[in-house]
Amino acid sequence: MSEPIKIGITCHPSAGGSGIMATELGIALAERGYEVHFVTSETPFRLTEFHKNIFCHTVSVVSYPLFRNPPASLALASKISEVAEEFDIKLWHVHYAIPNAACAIMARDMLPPDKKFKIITTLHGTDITLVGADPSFFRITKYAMEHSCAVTAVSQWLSEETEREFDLKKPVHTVYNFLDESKFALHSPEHCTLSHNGKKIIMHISNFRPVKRVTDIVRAFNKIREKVDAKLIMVGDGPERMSAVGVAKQLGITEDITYLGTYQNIEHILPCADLVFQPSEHESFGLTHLEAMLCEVPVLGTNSGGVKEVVDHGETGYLTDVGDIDAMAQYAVDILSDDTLSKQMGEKGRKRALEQFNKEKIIDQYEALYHSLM
Ligand code: GMT
Repeated sequence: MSEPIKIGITCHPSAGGSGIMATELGIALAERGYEVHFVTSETPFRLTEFHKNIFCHTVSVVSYPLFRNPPASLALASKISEVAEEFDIKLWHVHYAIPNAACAIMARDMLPPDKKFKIITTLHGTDITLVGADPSFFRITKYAMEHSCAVTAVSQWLSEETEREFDLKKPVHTVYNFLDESKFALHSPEHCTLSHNGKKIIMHISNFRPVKRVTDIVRAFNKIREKVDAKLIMVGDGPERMSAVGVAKQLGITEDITYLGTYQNIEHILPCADLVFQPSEHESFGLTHLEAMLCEVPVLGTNSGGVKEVVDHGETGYLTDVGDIDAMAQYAVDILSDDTLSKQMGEKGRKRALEQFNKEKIIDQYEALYHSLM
C-alpha cells in the first residue's frame, strides 16, 4: 500500500471565513486519504470532530516581561518547521498571507535541503485589501507571495486585485471556496428553532468588523419593518456590534432585533432565515452568502468585490451599491413579501452553489495544483 500524501495547513483558527475554508479543505483532504497536519495557535473553530487522518498541533508562545507583545509569528514559524521535519511533510498550504505565508517561508528556510517543503498560499481577501495593502505590511505580503511556490485566491476579483496591487511576477490562480453541502439542510420552516411568531426572519452573520457595515442593516431594517412584519437576527460578535445596538436604540427598534452571539453550527439556524443580509463594504468571496444559498435562502448583498461571482443578481438574491439603504430595503421587501419569488431564488441559489462551488470539483483543482508542485 502506498504512503498517504502528507500536507501541513496553517490558518487563523478564529471564527473567520479563511479559517473555516482551511478547515473544510483539511477535512475534505483527510476524507480523500491525505494525512493532514494543522499547525495553528489553537484548534480551528470548526474542527470539532475527530478524524483519524487529521492531526492538530497548537503553538504555545512564551510570555516574558521584556516582550510587550510576545512574538507569536516566530513561535508559529518554529512549530511549522518542527512538525514538517518530524512528520516529513513536503507540502504546506497556508491560508491568509499575514503572517501565515511569511511564517511558512521562514519555517522552510530553517529546514535542511532534503526536508524543505513546497508552499501554497491561498489569499482570502482582507489579507490583501486591508492588511496587506497597509504600508506596514505591504513588502512582507509581496515577499511572502513571491516566495510561495503557488498563490491562489478565492475569487477572480481577488486574483486580479492582487496582481494589480502588488505587481506580481507570478500568476494568482483562482480557486473558489466550497462548503460541505451535506451539512447544510434544505429550507424547512417547520423545523425552525428560532421563535418568531410568524414574523419573517432577516439574518446577518459576521464577525462585526467595520467592513461588514452592520449599522446599514439596522437602518435598512427600520425601513423594511414599515412594510413587512419582520425580525432581525444578528449572529456573531465583534467591534461594531455595539454601534448596531446604539443605532437600533436611536431608531426605537431594539425589541425586534436579537443578537445571538458567535454560533459554531451555523447550519442549524441558517435554514430558519427568510433572507440573509450582508451589506459589506467589500467581500472577496462571501462564504456566508454561499452558506445561505446552500440552505435555499435568498441573499441580499453588495455588488463590490467578488460577491458578484457568487450571487447572481436577480436570480439567487439581489446586490446593491454599498450603503444604498433605500435599495436594500426595497429589495428585502420584494423578497419577503413574495413567497414565490423567495422560493425560486432559494432553489436557484442551492442549484448554483452545488454546480459552481462544488466541493469535489474544487478539491480536484487543489489536488491538481499540489501534484503540479510535487
Ligand atoms: O471577512 C471575514 O469575515 C473573515 C475573512 C477571513 O479572512 O477570515 O473573510 C475573507 O475570507 C472569506 C473566505 O475566503 C471570504 O468568504 C470573505 O469574503 C473574506 N472577507 C472579506 O473579503 C472582507
